[in-house]
Amino acid sequence: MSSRLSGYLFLGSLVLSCLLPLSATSVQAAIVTGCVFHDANGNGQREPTESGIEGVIVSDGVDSVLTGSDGSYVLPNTDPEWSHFVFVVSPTGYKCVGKFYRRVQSDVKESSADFALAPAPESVDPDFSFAHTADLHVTSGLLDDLKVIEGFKPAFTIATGDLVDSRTGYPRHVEVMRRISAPLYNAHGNHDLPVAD
Ligand SMILES: [Ca+2]
Repeated sequence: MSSRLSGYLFLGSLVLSCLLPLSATSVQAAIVTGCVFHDANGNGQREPTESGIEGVIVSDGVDSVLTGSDGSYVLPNTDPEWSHFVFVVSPTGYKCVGKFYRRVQSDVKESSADFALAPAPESVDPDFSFAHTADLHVTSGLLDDLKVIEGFKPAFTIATGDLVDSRTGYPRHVEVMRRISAPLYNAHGNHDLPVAD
């Protein structure tokens, strides 16, 4: 699971980085530090009894590092011109509590980003699967495609645009995609933006 989920997380970061360019006043590289911890009570905050998790990948999309034995990590040379986000790659057996990414601040030399992970037994299942769709455009064949997706019972579905042909198609998109029982995560494409009108 972890390799597929890692690919998904990297893709998400790449899409976000491309869609949210920094201003021309972007500055020099900075150091980003933080910790990945076992969020036992799932509140997104680290209590004194909650330990760090070793060997978790944290990346700024350019460089990747592993957390140490105490769950800490250091990304020493994050350039906000290239790396708009720092993100964690959830290892097998865990899922993120809250956001799996943090925006890189362009106006500071040092910043911190902690990530909370909670147990996710479903990700240990050797039959774990998720569905990835793209260029849906809410076409007539979509309903048949959704039946296929439902058939193998994915843990979640990610739709990486274009969701619709124009913004007027959103009501239909919402109506159809509600038929998916697993969680659905959407990322927009150019047809989903106002410029497509
Ligand atoms: Ca906690």
